[in-house]
Amino acid sequence: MAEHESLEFGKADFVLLDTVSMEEFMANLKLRFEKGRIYSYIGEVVVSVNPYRAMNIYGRDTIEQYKGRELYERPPHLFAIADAAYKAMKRRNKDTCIVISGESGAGKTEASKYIMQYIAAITNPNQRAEVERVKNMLLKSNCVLEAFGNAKTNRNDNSSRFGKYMDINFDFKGDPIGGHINNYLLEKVSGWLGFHIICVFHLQLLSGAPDSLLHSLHIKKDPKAYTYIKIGGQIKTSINDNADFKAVADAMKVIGFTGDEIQTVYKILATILHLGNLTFGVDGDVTLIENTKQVSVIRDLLSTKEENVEKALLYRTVATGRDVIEKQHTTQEASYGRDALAKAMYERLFCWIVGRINDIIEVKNYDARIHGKNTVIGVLDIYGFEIFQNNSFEQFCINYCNEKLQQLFIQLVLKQEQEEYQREGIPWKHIDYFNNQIIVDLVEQQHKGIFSILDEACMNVGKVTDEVFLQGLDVKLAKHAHFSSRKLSPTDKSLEFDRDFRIRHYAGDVAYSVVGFIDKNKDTLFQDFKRLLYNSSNPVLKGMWPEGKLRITEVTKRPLTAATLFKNSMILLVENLASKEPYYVRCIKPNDVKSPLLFEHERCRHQVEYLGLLENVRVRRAGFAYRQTYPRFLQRYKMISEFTWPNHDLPSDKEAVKKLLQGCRFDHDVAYGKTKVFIRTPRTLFSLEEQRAEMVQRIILFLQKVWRGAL
Ligand code: AD9
Ligand code: MG
Repeated sequence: MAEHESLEFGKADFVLLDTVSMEEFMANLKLRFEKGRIYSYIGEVVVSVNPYRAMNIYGRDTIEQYKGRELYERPPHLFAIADAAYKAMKRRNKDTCIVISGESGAGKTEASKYIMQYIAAITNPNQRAEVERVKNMLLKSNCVLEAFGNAKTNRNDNSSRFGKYMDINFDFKGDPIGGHINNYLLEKVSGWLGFHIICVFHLQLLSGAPDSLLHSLHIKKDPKAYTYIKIGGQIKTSINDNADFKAVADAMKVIGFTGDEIQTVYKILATILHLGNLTFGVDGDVTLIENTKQVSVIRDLLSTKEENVEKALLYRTVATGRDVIEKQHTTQEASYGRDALAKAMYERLFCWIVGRINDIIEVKNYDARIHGKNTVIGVLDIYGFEIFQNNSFEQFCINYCNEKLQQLFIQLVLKQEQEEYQREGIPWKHIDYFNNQIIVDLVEQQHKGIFSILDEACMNVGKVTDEVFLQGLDVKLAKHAHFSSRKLSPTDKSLEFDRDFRIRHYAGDVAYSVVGFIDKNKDTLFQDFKRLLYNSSNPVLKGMWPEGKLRITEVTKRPLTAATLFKNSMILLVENLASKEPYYVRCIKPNDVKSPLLFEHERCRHQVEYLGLLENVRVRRAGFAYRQTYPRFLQRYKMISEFTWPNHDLPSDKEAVKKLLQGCRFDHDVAYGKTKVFIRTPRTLFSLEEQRAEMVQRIILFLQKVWRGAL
């Protein structure tokens, strides 16, 4: 019989609640958290509450307990879902994916790491050297990506500032043979923290790099010496930074970054720190750099000419017809340019690192004709819904991404479920749920959506300001039920400023400030900087900036805006996920103070609400845990009934399945659709599985006897 947890820990599956209400749901969630049971199920969805303490539940022995078992056989765990995704892929040759969502600090990245570790632990039983090498690469690449893509924030010391989707490819034996990573919108500036161009590795470099390296980079150990670190509020280094620097440096080496590449990475990070310390002043009507020594340092690090660095920071080359003129920046423009350069270098570096890792981990020399189909498990760890004091373009993109994922969840879990019952002619009580498609449209629709209105404002030839964008929104979205602004609802207290607009998201209302939308959307870097970096004599750096090759008079196509790029990448992501069999992990953050003891009821309730968990329970309860077409069902279970083994003589497979299940007295727990049989509770399925296993054993023994007799 399946091993279940004792009821003193609450209900392991929310589907088993006596009544489905928010109160019961919350009481069960709280009880389980307090009893140290951080995982629960809603059917096949894992609900996880961040324990904020080390748990002794991820070791080798636990892995063994979950390996190859069915989902309901063991207490809820991430390993169970990882195993389910793995089994589905291996047994049925299906591509699967695990979507991990939740707000900042809820435990998504930790969950994705445990899932990867589990998959690494259960594969390659024969210890093939090549597979071990691939596994090592995948784990190491994670370490590098985190170092460069994560930052310390108030909410999370290791906050991912990028969304990550990682495919792991498997061969026909079910062993990893490679992978691919997609990253989404690296957040460079945060609405509430200022700069985010300082990554975790910056701090590790400062406190962990050998003195000789720091010396060659002209870097001091003291984080307070760097403006960008100070304004990012990341001064706090941790005791681990020292060891972590070495781990990341080694990981880069193991993955296959060359010595020159690694040196260039250090130089770029150092350049960013030096850039932040540059200050500008005026002498008469000439703008100048006040600390010229820094310029020489930057020149050395970038392997360019000193006067070019200075010129790119102080002037802008503009083509007017065939004439090329140099326009001097004001100090304000120069500071803006400096920050834009630092941000662009950081982002390009990150994308380049992802690209290099992909080159190295991609599947090579795999011929599907010889080796069979190569299947995939995708793991998505992406920023959850964000509502800050001050929400800007980044939060807007992140929240749009969550609307898209919710839409996918609705389509796959809720809508498909209902539609399938209707198709199969099974009586169905309609479940009301909020379909957030209307909000997705509000953001992404052609012409009428917020992204289109933003792009349009950016293309204006005349004065392009955030206010013009807001006016566009006010005109085009005045009647939209999920949009409002100060102008449209002057008495609305939640809109503090004239520059605010508000979206009624499925997760709640969020007020965004339009300040910076235009700038961040255009995301342009002066061409002078691109030329500067392209003209470096360091081939690695030069290679990162191919567009610097263009001469000023050459007409360039307008680059796609940040909003369009993000929208396109989200549409592709959702298409990709929709083509796979999805598994879900929903992460909840119990409190804002990283306490292992505190379960803040209101905070958790809000998350349960916007993750749509209650609706999820309702649908699962009304629904069936398992379904299968009649022929495939028979294929698996026909040996447990005399009516169907070895073949049946009933008029149809459906009749045969009915006879089989009536014989086992499971009829009450089953519904018969047009093409599929539906089983309501998992317990029935376990019993079928057990009976099958018993029969298989008996058949084997019988055959062995016959065989021996024949000998
Ligand atoms: V963000 O959107 O990237 O800012 P995440 O990824 O959701 O966020 P993360 O996984 O980084 O959160 O978890 C935050 C912190 O919670 C970790 O650094 C751990 O200290 C803590 N945590 C999360 N999950 C676990 C766990 N299963 N066991 C122990 C955990 N601690
Ligand atoms: Mg994270």
